Amino acid sequence: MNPADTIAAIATPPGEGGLAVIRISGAAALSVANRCFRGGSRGIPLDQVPSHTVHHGWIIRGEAVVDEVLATVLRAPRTYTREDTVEVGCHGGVLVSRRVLEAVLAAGARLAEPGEFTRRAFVNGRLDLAQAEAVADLIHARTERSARVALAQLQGHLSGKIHEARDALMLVLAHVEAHLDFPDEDIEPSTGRLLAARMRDALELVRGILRTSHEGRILRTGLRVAIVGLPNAGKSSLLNRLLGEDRAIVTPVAGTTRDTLEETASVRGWPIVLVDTAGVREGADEVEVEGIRRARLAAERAELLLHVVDASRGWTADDDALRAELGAARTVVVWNKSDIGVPPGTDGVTASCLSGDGIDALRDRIAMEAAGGRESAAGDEIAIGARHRDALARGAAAMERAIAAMESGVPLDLLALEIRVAANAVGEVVGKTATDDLLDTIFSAFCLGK
Ligand SMILES: Nc1nc2c(ncn2[C@@H]2O[C@H](COP(=O)(O)OP(=O)(O)OP(=O)(O)O)[C@@H](O)[C@H]2O)c(=O)[nH]1
Ligand SMILES: [Mg+2]
Repeated sequence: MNPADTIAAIATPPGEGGLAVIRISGAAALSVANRCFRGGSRGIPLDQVPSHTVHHGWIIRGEAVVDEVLATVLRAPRTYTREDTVEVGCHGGVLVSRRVLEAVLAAGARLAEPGEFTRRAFVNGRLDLAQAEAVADLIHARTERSARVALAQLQGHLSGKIHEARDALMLVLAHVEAHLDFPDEDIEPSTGRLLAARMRDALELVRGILRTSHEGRILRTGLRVAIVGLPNAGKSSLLNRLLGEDRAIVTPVAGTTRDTLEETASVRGWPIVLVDTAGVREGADEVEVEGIRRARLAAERAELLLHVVDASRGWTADDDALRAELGAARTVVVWNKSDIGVPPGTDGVTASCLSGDGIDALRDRIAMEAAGGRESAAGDEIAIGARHRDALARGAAAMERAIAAMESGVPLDLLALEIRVAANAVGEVVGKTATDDLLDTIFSAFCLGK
């Protein structure tokens, strides 16, 4: 993967649409575009037009016209990649957009790898690593809250806090290292206290960010919620209610649902992966037995169980057995069919999938579980991913060791070492220290053309 190459890819999703956009980026972007573009009435070559202008014309390959397009010319550095860029807007067909791409490749560009445009934006300093990851988060966001947090990360909310913590560490390190050159002089006690206080502030800041990792995981991958219960309790009705569409088959026949069914709903902005399951009972036929086996698997894999009970029938010995079998998993009992039955008034949520009563309360309850029952300390807009959590946890541990070292008066060179370890770990979040392997992992998860 040569950073000197000029790269190209279709930036829009495959399929039919009004438009498709082929993005070309690199030092030769303008001359590549020029080679496969015939301007309309004016005919000024693309490499001679002013930056940030749009030009009507045709993409050609040899003598053949491939499509009628609008070419947007964007000169470095005010572009996504900070390189010269041409965006060719063509007709949004699978075949036509591919043929335009082929014409661009024939004119001297190389097909971009997944995430290569964003990788260049990072390498050229347009985005830091946390912001580059936010681009992928934003593209993949399926709920409003996920999108909001991704956008905040793209705008640099997380990066700002990371820089704050890292700057504090670098300042302490500078003091300690200055004293390393004068081994006979100890750090003044008052300065020592000040430096220790700075370290503690930085540690608190990092701990606050770390507390958002639960939320970050849920926002990126969704909370897995299995809907379980006896046959006919209204599990599939509940799935449909929470999704807001008739996804699962609902009938008065016990044993309607045979296979598990998985759909992602947005509940108060949280992505919730709902799994409808077959009702658990004895004496079922072969198909249903397999369904029940899958129900148990789904329950095992879920982070939250909604145990649906038909309130008109009440809690039965079979519910006891099911509850016992499901064990320690977090469970919310949903007393369904409250329109025809009165729940015994114990804990849980009372609802009617028929009338919709109580569904809002259930949504609140699910959202509370998704939030992990706590407010994020670093502010609503930050929710870190697994890579950030790993780096910050290492950073926090090194900071704790450094603070302990300050208090017990260990040699300054050891102290400096711990602070450097902490600063490096914290800096990993924004890519201050990023290996090629790490960048490969991060950017290969991007879609083509991004
Ligand atoms: N009165 C009333 N009926 C309901 C309610 N919720 C579901 N039902 C009815 O109960 C029956 C069973 O509903 P389902 O959603 O198929 O129940 P299930 O738990 O998925 O059943 P299985 O898939 O067979 O295990 C259907 O006839 C529904 O219309 C409710 O809140 N009130
Ligand atoms: Mg069902």
